Amino acid sequence: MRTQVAIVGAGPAGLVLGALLHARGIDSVVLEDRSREYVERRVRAGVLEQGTVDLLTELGVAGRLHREGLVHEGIELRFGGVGHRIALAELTGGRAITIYGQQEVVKDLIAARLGDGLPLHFEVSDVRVEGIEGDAPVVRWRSSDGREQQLDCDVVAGCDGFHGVCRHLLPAQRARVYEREWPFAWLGILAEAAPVSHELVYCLSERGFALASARSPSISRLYLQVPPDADAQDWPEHRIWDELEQRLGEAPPRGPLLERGVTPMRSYVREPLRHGRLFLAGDAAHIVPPTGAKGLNLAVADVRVLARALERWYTDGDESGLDAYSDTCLRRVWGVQFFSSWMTRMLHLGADEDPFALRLQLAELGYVCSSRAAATSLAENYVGLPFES
Ligand code: RFL
Ligand code: PHB
Repeated sequence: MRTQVAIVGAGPAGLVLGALLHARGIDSVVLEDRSREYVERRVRAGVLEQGTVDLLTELGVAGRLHREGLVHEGIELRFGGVGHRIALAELTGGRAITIYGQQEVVKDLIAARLGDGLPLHFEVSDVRVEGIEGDAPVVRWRSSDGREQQLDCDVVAGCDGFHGVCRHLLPAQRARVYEREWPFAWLGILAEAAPVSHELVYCLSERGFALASARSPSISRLYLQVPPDADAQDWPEHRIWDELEQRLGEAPPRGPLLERGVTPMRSYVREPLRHGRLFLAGDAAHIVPPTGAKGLNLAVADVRVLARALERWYTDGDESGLDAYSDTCLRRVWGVQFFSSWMTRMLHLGADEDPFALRLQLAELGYVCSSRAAATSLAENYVGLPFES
């Protein structure tokens, strides 16, 4: 088998890259180690930046997103028992966010790719990437029927997330890793219940952080700050609802849980994003804590840069975009790391272990909600800073 770009991983990064390359007439093969059912059911992100929605629209995969997605022009910050609205659209010249589950984005992209008859292999195992330091990389794997497969390509895109194989291919002596483990995790639930509010609520209470989001007018998505070693089994339904009620200061509509899980909070960057013919994108290269709702959007921003650079290389033989790929992406990555850390520190209990810190957090939240300049800073980051041209 031969292709131009081998894409490892069918998450948002790999699937959007495949769609962008197809739109530019560049061939790719996507390899995914999980089943189609599994990736289409994996509950994760929900907030799409305006730029992500625009890009999916340009790609022609946003029909359902525009019908079913919930457009939000504001968010609420709740602290000291009082809610304050940040008017995202008014503060950013009309930009907004759209609530649409990551697995719905993934479903739409898979359907489009398979509908166009483009190669996407699920349930591959033992993926090995070779020859990235030369000009003829090879990807080998075992297909679901146990057969050994080989793919010759020009370039490998490592879109296989934080638990994938690609990020380990950057030689340790050339890579720099920046990492921060936060002293808490999120317990997330998906419930068959009406959302708490028509806009997202980010809440700091004396019992910790809580977040009330939604997936549809009848499905809510809620999160609680919990200790880093928390076990979801220790959180029966009634305990989750009671804790949400105490933190939010109001009783959320209750309903059966469809999903429950604990996510550790991590900040991580591995530099550079390129080694020879291997290009890392998305969670394979960087992780942000979810408080800024940025991980998926950042993955999309990376592959947007990569697709443009590959187009220039294939059409004009111009390698400058590929050479600049890592630095171009890292400027946005660090901007988003800053915003995600800022939101995380401001809204959680115990990032700094002293009562002075909580007072400072409340003062900061008060400032963000009373100064137009400070609110604009939050809003423009939340809806997504413009892409570099
Ligand atoms: P993914 O989605 O992890 O996809 C990687 C894919 O690669 C596959 N894979 C392999 N395939 C072949 N061979 C191998 N050896 C492989 N190893 C792994 C995996 O099965 C998978 O299909 O990474 P990608 O594409 O970079 O996308 C990143 C996003 O998934 C992630 O950043 C977001 O989910 C983060 N995130 C949020 N991002 C947002 O933009 N907005 C949000 O509101 C938001 N909320 C969240 C989040 C993440 C969360 N969790 C659970 C981590 C909320 C939560 C709770
Ligand atoms: C979600 O709806 O899953 C969600 C919303 C906001 C975040 C993170 C996740 O910051």
